[in-house]
Amino acid sequence: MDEKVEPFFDEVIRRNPGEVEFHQAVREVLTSIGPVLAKHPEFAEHKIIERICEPERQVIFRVPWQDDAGEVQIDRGFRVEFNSALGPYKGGLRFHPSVNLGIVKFLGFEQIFKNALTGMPIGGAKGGSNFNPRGRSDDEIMRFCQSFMTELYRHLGEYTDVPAGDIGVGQREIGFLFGQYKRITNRYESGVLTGKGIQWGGALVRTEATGYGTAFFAQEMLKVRGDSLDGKTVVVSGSGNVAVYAIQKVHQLGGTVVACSDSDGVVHDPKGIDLELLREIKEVRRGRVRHYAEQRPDATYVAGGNPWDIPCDVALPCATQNELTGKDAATLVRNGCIAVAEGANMPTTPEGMRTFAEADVAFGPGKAANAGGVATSALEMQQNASRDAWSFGRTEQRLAEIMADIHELCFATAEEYGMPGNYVAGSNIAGFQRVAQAMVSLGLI
Ligand code: NDP
Ligand code: 2IT
Repeated sequence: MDEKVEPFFDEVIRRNPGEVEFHQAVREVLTSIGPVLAKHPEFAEHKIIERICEPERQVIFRVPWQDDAGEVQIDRGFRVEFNSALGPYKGGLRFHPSVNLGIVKFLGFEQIFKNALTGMPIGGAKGGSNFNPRGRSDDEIMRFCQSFMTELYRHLGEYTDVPAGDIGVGQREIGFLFGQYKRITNRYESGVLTGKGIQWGGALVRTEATGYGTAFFAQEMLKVRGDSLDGKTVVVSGSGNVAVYAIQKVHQLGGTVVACSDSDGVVHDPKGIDLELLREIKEVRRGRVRHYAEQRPDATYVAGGNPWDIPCDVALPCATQNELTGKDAATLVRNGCIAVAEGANMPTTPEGMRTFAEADVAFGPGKAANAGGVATSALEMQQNASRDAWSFGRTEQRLAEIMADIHELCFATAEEYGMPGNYVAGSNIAGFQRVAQAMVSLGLI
């Protein structure tokens, strides 16, 4: 890290003790932006770094609800409205037992720069709860979502803050959340949430967008190297929303995904994942990847297994933060992996990123490679605002263009700053510049 930037980072640690994931996300961005400050002295003058690292607003609230047995449960809700220089706060909600303030802040911080890279008018935010949806009935999910929204609604609005899904929050949850928002406010304000069902204001392709976008980004990185996904062996981690549609797009582009996972284990299917079966298990039955292996004679399931031990040309981490370590990266490199695109947020540890850089693996960081989800959320907002509904083809075409533009922006920025091929630096610098310039223009707020 540039010595001029180091004191800012020390101050972030001092002000936010114990929030290790937030520190990690801030460190990565600050490590990239030394040269930007040298070029733009006005950013230091306007204290952009100090301001950008401090959320504009943080809300923490009690979420009481009753389970099916009649017992009262108390969870904690969060919304961190990080930065609104470019547009209303925008970013997902995560329901997972690991959620705490530091995790929501890391995600919200990343979201600022990711959203800036899309070129759409959206600020950065994230929220969620430590509520664990696993094993809960639809009724319990509904009661939780209603209680969560009963507090959160006062902070939202199509021009204020627009949540969407993330881990543990998909179309079912967005439905319950939207229903409660509508009931409390007496407004059919479609643009207040994205990831809605298509019958009630949702956009085609939003479900597929993050996974598709990640595959598109991998394809763009390979194109620069005179290569493509066609014929490649690919490993995807996770088996949720992002993973499933990354698998689908890789298959459409001629690659073969031979493995995916959940937090219990890994399934290896050398002939290629049968997506219809996987979707039936995950989306209809809400089952586990071990159920997939039970129905596919060629597939093997390893409880507690590590997806990165399976040889591949391309790796797409699509589960969660810090799921791909330095050791995993070394294994992937040894096995001949040439490209990694992050469908998840911050899935690769700093050691993992260093290993990939040293081995000249094409590495697409999450804030660029998974930006297709939030970009398509912005397209959903656009459709809601104009009371329009676009076709699948038109929307997917737009998504592909946006991903190509983000790739080009990160690539060109890395070159401009003398770090060719470094998408980490390119994405951090390009995203930071857009937000910083807007913040300077808007004055001291
Ligand atoms: P889902 O809840 O649909 O799926 C999450 C998947 O990751 C599941 O297979 C889950 O397994 C696995 N997983 C979650 N936590 C862990 C963990 N601690 N260890 C191992 N596996 C884990 O979420 P999404 O697919 O929506 O999100 C996946 C990632 O993509 C997240 O990092 C999210 O922030 C990121 N992302 C999502 C976007 C979206 O539009 N949904 C947009 C951009 C990024 P299990 O079922 O066992 O928990
Ligand atoms: O991490 C992310 O970009 C998301 N979970 C999607 C956010 C959104 O508002 O669509």
